[in-house]
Amino acid sequence: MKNIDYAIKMSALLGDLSECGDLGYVKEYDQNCFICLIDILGHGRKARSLAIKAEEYLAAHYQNHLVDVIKGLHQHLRGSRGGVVLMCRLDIPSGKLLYTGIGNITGRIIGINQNRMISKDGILGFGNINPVISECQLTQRDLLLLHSDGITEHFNTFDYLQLFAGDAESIAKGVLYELGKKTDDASCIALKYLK
Ligand SMILES: [Mn+2]
Repeated sequence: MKNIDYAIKMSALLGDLSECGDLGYVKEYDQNCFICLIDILGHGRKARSLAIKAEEYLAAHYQNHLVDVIKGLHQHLRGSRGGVVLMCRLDIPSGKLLYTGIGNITGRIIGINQNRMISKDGILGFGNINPVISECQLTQRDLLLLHSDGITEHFNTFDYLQLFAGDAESIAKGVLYELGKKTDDASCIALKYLK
């Protein structure tokens, strides 16, 4: 039986995904799942091409230690307009979730134990970053939700119980449609832990 269910949804302010500077990247391997959301500053084609550059880096390095991945990505994007990122690695059998973030990407766990992830200030690709690894725990039926600032940050989960009860696909879609600000690119990764 599959014990995680996830979906990635993005929408571009300018309408077409070829002009979206937000990027969701999820990769399941062995007993792990690497989960990363990036928001490149600004939007449009230039933001999109930088997002693709970031994705190429992730595709080659996602199995490395999270500190090495985020620092490497920082170097990879150095000299560009930069962005913000939150990246996690879930150990699927145990539910242990390690994460690190720079700048404003929201990460929440919605379930019996509500939790909000803490990121360090800074801009990926600009200046110095000092990433730290934090740890939290997913339990049965928890929802891991990552979203960019194109989604309303402060919503009461109790107002959306029906939405969050669905599968990952419908949650990610619903978050974009119901909570998207429509003033920026928007993106969301929803992952249900079904162990
Ligand atoms: Mn944004």
